[in-house]
Amino acid sequence: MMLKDRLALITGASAGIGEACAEVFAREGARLILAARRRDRLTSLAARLERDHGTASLLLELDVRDRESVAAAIGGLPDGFGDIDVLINNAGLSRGLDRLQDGDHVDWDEMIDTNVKGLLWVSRAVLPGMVARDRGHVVNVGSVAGHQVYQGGNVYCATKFAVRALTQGLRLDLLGTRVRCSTVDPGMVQTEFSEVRFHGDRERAAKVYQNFPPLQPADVAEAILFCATRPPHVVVQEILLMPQDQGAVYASHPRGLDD
Ligand code: NDP
Ligand code: 8X3
Repeated sequence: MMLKDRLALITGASAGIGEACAEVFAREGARLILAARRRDRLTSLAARLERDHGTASLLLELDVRDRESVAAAIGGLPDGFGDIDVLINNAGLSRGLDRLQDGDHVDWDEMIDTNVKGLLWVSRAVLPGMVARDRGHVVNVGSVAGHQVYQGGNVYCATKFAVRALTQGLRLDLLGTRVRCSTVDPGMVQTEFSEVRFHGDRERAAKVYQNFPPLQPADVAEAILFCATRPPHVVVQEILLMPQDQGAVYASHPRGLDD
């Protein structure tokens, strides 16, 4: 499928993987709805995409945890931005690396409300239109953490296992329609993810990425593009995308970034 003039909604478009998806989809000629809480980031991204690719973007300042706001925003999309062809459920985060017995319920709520319930609220708002048009594609951003659990990953991993289960469930629920769904599950990607996980501790976050070359956001965006551009009879149900030197969440080969 070609993306020229197709409409893609990207959640978490203000940074990292979501921002890279916006770049890649704009390059392919898609029109975009960019959603996140930080409007200033979305505004500068939209200006850059218009300058570089002539992209028309609609900005949604949106907290995916707020079910009513999500329903109102998607229900109230203006003419020309209502018929979403591709939904990229990317907004997500981790908070902390505490063992479960020491865990903070505020961190748990934030991860579950964003990664699981937020994804559900957005999907619930977008899917009826796709089903009615009998066309569309939902791409969820999961994680290797939805395949393997690591110490301190407890609740974050549980949310990403849930994303994987929801993708599989949605696949079944969409049988008989032409609406597709996929999950793209990356290993370590260099974004603001670790800074968010460690509540703004940049020094601790930087250490996460110093042992081997991690994935870059554009690597993940290209995998999502691949899913969204297959012929209509093909579904890429799941991609596990890893850095060459990360064999599993816990198994990596230490290598200088220039080796
Ligand atoms: P970033 O922190 O760089 O970006 C996260 C994005 O999610 C931001 O745009 C942020 O926007 C948005 N977001 C967070 N909470 C909300 C919310 N409540 N409502 C709306 N938007 C929200 O991290 P990544 O790009 O790495 O993360 C993107 C996805 O990739 C996540 O689902 C993450 O779990 C997943 N992932 C990341 C990996 C990694 O190693 N980096 C590996 C595997 C998966 P804003 O703050 O402006 O709202
Ligand atoms: C993010 C990757 O390994 O930090 O989903 O959980 S990991």
